[in-house]
Amino acid sequence: MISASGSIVVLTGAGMSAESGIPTFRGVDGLWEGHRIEDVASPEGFARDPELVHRFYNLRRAALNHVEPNEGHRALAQLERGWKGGFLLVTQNVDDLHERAGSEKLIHMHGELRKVRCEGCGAVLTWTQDLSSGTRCRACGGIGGLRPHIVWFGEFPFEMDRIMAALAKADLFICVGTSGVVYPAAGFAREAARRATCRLIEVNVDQTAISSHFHQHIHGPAAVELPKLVDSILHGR
Ligand code: BJW
Ligand code: ZN
Repeated sequence: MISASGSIVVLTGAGMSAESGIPTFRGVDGLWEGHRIEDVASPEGFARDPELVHRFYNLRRAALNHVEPNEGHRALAQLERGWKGGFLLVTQNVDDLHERAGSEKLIHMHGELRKVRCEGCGAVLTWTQDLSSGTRCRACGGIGGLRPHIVWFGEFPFEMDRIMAALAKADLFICVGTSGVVYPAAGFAREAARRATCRLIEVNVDQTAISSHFHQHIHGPAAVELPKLVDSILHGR
């Protein structure tokens, strides 16, 4: 499938954590308390109603205390440990299930629920509690400047240079549980395909907006399909 010294890039989306009990964004009704994700996860939404946005992220941050990585997360950590060539895991997810499963070569391109950022002093702080407009920054003491360390619509995702460099030399691109409608991540398959020798595999329970870019589709839940895929990559089975 890929030579032993080849480079692997994996992109994961909300479907990766679905079987851990974290809801996807564009599921059955795709709404949160009647709001579209685009309205909550945007700088405009935060300026309009900061407490609503804090509540959205407070609930999701608190929910992390009650979920665990699934077999899919564990399989990707095993792939990273067992693979001798290049490896990069890029996740759009803001949960911490990949790192809890043991992944280290990991980029959270849309940020992290368990971090907050101070717009006053720029500090990025680990944060496991609730946040509100009245919370004081531990770094500068300012009040009202803290926001979730999350990439909202219209903001620039993190570490794009590193991601694009890895995609440019990828021999295998695996895309797991993403609907392929949010850019720039939705463009990664096309980017990887620019290298004629790169093989592209999609793992999803459904067809997606970007399915046509892939050589192989594995239709099924990530927690079931990834352990089998990783086994075949590492052991040629
Ligand atoms: C399973 C499964 C199981 C279920 N196993 N699979 C017009 C055209 C094109 C682009 C734009 C446009 N207008 C604006 C834009 C840009 C905009 C964008 O893309 N908007 C679209 C909605 C049109 N993008 C941005 O603004 C981004 N920034 C940007 O572009 O900056 C400029 C730039 C330019 C060029 C280069 C670089 C930068 C920022 C995007 C920020 C996204 N933020 C969010 C919320 C914050 C994080 C959070 O709160 O959690 O990130 S939105 C939300 O969507 C979240 C997710 O990470 C992201 C992607 O969702 P995902 O993961 O795909 O989830 P779902 O629910 O959509 O899909 C789940 C999938 O899993 C489905 O396919 C299921 O079938 C599958 N599944 N169970 C396997 N068990
Ligand atoms: Zn501060």
